[in-house]
Parts: sequence; structure tokens; C-alpha cells
Amino acid sequence: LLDLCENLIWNRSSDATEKLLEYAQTHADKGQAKVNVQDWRLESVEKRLEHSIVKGIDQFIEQDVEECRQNVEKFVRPLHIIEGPLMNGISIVGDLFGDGKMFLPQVIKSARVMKKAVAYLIPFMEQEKLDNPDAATDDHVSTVVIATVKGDVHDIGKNIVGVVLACNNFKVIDLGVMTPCEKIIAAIEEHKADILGLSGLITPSLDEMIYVAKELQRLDYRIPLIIGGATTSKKHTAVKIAPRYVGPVIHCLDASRSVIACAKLLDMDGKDDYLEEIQEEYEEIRVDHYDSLADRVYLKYEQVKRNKLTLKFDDDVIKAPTFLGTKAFINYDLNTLRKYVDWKPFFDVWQLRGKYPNRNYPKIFNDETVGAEARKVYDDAQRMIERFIRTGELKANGIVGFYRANSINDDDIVLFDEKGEEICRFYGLRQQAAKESQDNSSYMSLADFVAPRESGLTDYVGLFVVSAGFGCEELCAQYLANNDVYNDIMVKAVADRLAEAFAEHLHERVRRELWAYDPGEQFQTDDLLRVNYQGIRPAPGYPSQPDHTEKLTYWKVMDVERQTNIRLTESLAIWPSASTCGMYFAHPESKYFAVGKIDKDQVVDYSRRKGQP
Ligand code: B12
Repeated sequence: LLDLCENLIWNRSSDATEKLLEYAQTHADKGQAKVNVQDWRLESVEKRLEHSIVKGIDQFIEQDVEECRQNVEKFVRPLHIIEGPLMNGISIVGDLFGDGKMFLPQVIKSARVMKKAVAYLIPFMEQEKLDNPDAATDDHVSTVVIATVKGDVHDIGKNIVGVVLACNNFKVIDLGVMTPCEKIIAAIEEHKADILGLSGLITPSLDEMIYVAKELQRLDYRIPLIIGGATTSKKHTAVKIAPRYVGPVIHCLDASRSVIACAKLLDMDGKDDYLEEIQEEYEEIRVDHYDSLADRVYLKYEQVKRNKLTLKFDDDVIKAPTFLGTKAFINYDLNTLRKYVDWKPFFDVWQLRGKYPNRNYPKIFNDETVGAEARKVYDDAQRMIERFIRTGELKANGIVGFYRANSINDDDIVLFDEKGEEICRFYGLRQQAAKESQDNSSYMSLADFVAPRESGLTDYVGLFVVSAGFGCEELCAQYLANNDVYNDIMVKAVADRLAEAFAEHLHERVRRELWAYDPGEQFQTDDLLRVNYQGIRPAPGYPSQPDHTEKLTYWKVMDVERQTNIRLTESLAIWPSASTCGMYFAHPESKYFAVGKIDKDQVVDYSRRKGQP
């Protein structure tokens, strides 16, 4: 019992919870009959394998697979064990998940057991090939190649899709993150892929997906292309990607839908109808899109600048930060950050959504359907964070910078030194789509929150970059080497939460202590998550400044890479993946908004100002 408890507390083994629970159940006392949870071990080996996979138990998997392997009469080749009992188990998982009777964390745990079983058999299959090179090896399972495109570092979503597809009998070749087009095309060839899946989280990845589609077209492929990831949409897929490639192109919102799409694409009888339906739907989306372009009404750029938000700037609202220049934070205390975690997105990753009133953390634990599963992943995350605090395997670095600043040319923000000389300039975009006649609000740009140069006042802005992802890749590689897909996803989901918590916590320190424009701020964490405080921290890529290239200026002016080791990829994704950056505005009336669509006159002016034709 001591061992079992220690294993759980120190997170020594991935099934510590299950083992302790099993012990508790088998040692239940109080005069009740002892429950023998091991009854299933008395079943046939096929049933035991099925049970292990469906329940996500890896304790006996290798021993049971070996038992099958010894039975050469029944399982002539190791492959027959995979295709028989293992696939049966995983098919049940796929069906239960499809029917909403099993949740994503359970599916991922099942996949972990399946992977362990297959990994055990691989050396025997390789030996078989050496012993008998002519043996039939062309048993065809449909193959899906998936990749996060070049320049993008995100893979939680893609990995989930990979696992769920594998649970539905697809052979998945996962090329990882930042995958250049040539590598994708080489993999399609090498694995004779039936379907190609592309994933991306940030908008620059959309262009890379278009590029891949064009390359497939140029090289005369017809392989179906499925598109997914937070930044993708059905509309973008229909309007921008599908017209570039004659093969089927389909957008998939989530992992479950990717299974349906792949199954339909490979169903020889239903495929044509399915594709016809998609083509019709996408054609309608394109028509609607081009019609809506014609319907859109924009004001002239000059006009929206005249209707900008005019705020009051004086010595009461402008406060000088406690220092100017940068301050780097290396190896930040994770114990502090954990208190700032917003858990809702964590449950989103695991696709656990409670029903009102049990929708969000912590009420989700009371939800009849997903509550128990939510509690389990939450407890696992807590144990993981505790371990990271103890071992330092995951580290957080960040940087904050404060600068004198003025808005200039209406939409830009210039940072300058004590002599008034320009250090660098941030370029902004202004809302331009005509508002409803009864809507009297201004046409906003982030520059409105900074005192204009003409005011003669010295105002200030802050910049930050934070990451809680140092060590993440190494940890995930270790987990994946043990086929532990569950903990691979868990590490990334935890690191993302800590990165966002870091941004939240640092912002609080900025308000109270580093910029100290609101030193007496009183709040509860709930207020933080509801943004009930003064000032904002918009991020490049988010709706108030959708242009990712602005990040280059952050990196240059704060020397971010040298000071923190946080980097930008060629598509301006931040590495490590669990990172975020943004700008601080302190004005009491600064608020979040979406720039929305803009017209050509502003695009031309913006590119002229930025010197980017
Ligand atoms: C949580 C979050 C973060 C977290 C974690 C991000 C991460 N690692 O995933 C943090 C705080 C780190 C973060 C940072 C940033 N973020 Co963010 N973030 C989000 C948010 C709120 C949720 C994303 C998420 O984790 N979803 C859960 C996972 C499991 O879902 P998923 O990846 O989408 O995958 C599912 C499906 O998409 C699909 N799928 C995925 N891949 C594939 C592949 C195939 C083949 C198929 C079929 C399906 C499929 O199936 C998956 C499972 O169901 C989204 C908004 C949103 N609601 O989507 C913004 C969002 C993705 N972020 C955005 C931005 C801009 C950023 C930053 C650039 C901001 C900044 N300047 O710092 C940084 C970039 C970080 C970097 N490393 O480059 C934008 C991206 C769009 C854009 N304009 O570029 C979004 C869309 C917000 C927005 N509306 O503007 N972000």
C-alpha cells in the first residue's frame, strides 16, 4: 500500500491512480464481500486484451500479447494479433467515443495501451520480415499522413486527431510540427497515403496550406486533403484552399468529424455522393462569400481616422513605469503561476464540456456526464505541475519592457528614448467596416490608447513575451518513446495553461508593481479571468492587431531571444509552443476590440507605412 501511495504522490507511473483504486476496491472491508475487480483476468486472452484496451489498463498488455504470440496455431503471424483482438478493442473504443459514451481522455488512455501492445509486437514482425521476406505484407489498412505545416509549432489538436483516427482503424503517419511541403509530399509517396491531413493554429499557416494544395496540384496528385486546426475554417478552406487543388479538400472541425470524413472518403460506395455534397456546400460558401464582399460597406480610411476614439491624456492618467527598458524573468516560480491558471481551456482540450450550470471549472466536477473524467484529468494535471515544481523539468521564462511612447500618424505607436529619438515603431490597423446607423461608437485602433505626439506629453507602453514551454519537447519525446500519448497531450495542455497563467500573473505585477499604474488594485482571481482591471494586453495575431509580423519588432527591441531563449519561427509562431506575447496599455479607457475587415485604401496605406509593398 505504501508503494502504491508513493507511486501516486510522486507520479512515478502513469497507472498509479488505477492501481491504488484497484487495491482499495479489492481490500474493501466493513463486512462487505470483497469485490474481485480482477474477474476479467479469468476470461479468454482475446477478451482480456479487449478489456485492457477499452479500459485503458496497460498492466497486463504485454503478457497477454505474448500469450497470443505463443499460440501460433491461432495467431499465425504477429500481425494477426493486431488485426484481431487489439483492433477489436480499439474499434469498440472508436464506437463508444463516436456514440458519446466514452470521453477523449479515456480514448487517449486506450490508445496508449494499444500503442504499447503494437510496440511489443514490432520486433517480432521485423524478425518475421527478415526470416521470410516473401511473406505477404500488403495487408491494406488505410493510411492517413498528418502534419502541422511549416513554421507552426502547435500539435495538441493534431495529436488528438492522430489518436482518434488510429482508434478507428486508420494507420496514421504523423510527421510532427513545422513540416515543410517537400517532406509532406515525400511521406505521401513513401507510405502510399490515402489521405493527407494538415493542421495549423496561427493565420500564417493558412498560406502554407494553400501552398501545399498548389504543390499537390502542380505535381498532379488527387489524394484527399483534410484541413484542421484552430485558425482554419470551412470558409477559408472553401474559398482559398479548395479552388487551388482538384482533389477533394475538406475542412474538419474536430477529431470526431475527422473520422467521419476519412471514413466517407474511403467508402467506395458512398464517396462520390459525399464529395458531391461537399462540393455543392463549398460552392455555396464561395458564392455567399463573394456576394458578401460586394455587400460590405466600408468608410474611407481618412474618414475613420477622423472618427477615432479620442481619449483624455494628462498627468492624472499617464503614469511613468518604475523602470524603462527590459527586465527578464528566468526560471519563474511555477508554484506562483499555478494559482493563475484558467482551467476552462484545459477542459476544452480534453473535449469535456459540462452542461449548464456545471459548465466551467470547478462546477464541471459536479456534471453527471463528464464530471468524473474532468476530475481525473484535473488531478493528473495537478500532480504533473507538482512534479514540475519539484524537479524543474518544465521551466518558464519571460520578459517585460517599458518604453516612452506616442501615437503617430493616427495609427502607429512610436517608442522613443530620453533624447526623443525613435527606438522603433508599431503599426496599427483601424476599424473600417461601416457601423450600424444607431451605433455611435468610434472606429478604433490600438494607437488611440496612447497620447498623440502632437499633445507634447510623454506616454508609455509595455511589451511582454512569456513562455512556460522550456523542457516540454524533451518531456513529450520521453513520453512518446514509451507510447504514452496521454501524457504527451497532458504536458502540452499543462504548459499552455501555465504560459497563459504567466501572462496573467505578470500583467498583475505590471499593474501593481512594475509599471505600478494601479498599485492598490484589489481583486479576486475571478475578476482577473473576467478582465475586471485597468488596462489591456492585446497580442499580435488577436483581433485588435491581427498582423503577426509585428512580433518581429518585439523580438528586436527587447532582444527577446538572447535574453529569454524564446524564439520566432519563419511563420512567426513562437517557440516553445506554450508561449504568448503582447503589448500593455494602461489608459483606464483602453479596451479590447476587433479590427475586423478593412478596405483596400487602408491596406495600401498600411503597407506603405510599414515599407512592405
Ligand atoms: C488556448 C489558446 C492558446 C494557448 C495555447 C495554444 C495551443 N498550444 O494550442 C496559448 C496561450 C499558448 C496561445 C498562444 C497564442 N495564440 Co492562441 N489560442 C488559444 C485558443 C483560445 C484555443 C486553442 C486550443 O488550444 N484549442 C484546443 C485544441 C485541442 O484544439 P485545436 O488545436 O483547434 O484542435 C482541434 C481541431 O482544430 C481539430 N484539428 C486540429 N488539427 C487538425 C488536423 C486535422 C488534419 C484535422 C482533420 C483536424 C484538426 O481537431 C482538434 C481536436 O478536436 C484559440 C482560440 C480558439 N477558440 O480556438 C486561440 C488562437 C488559436 N490563438 C491565436 C493566437 C493569435 C495566438 C498567439 C499568436 C498570440 C500571441 N501573440 O501571443 C500565440 C501563439 C503561440 C505560439 N506558440 O506561436 C489565434 C490564432 C489565429 C490567428 N489570428 O493567428 C486564435 C485562433 C485566437 C483568435 N481568435 O485570434 N493560444
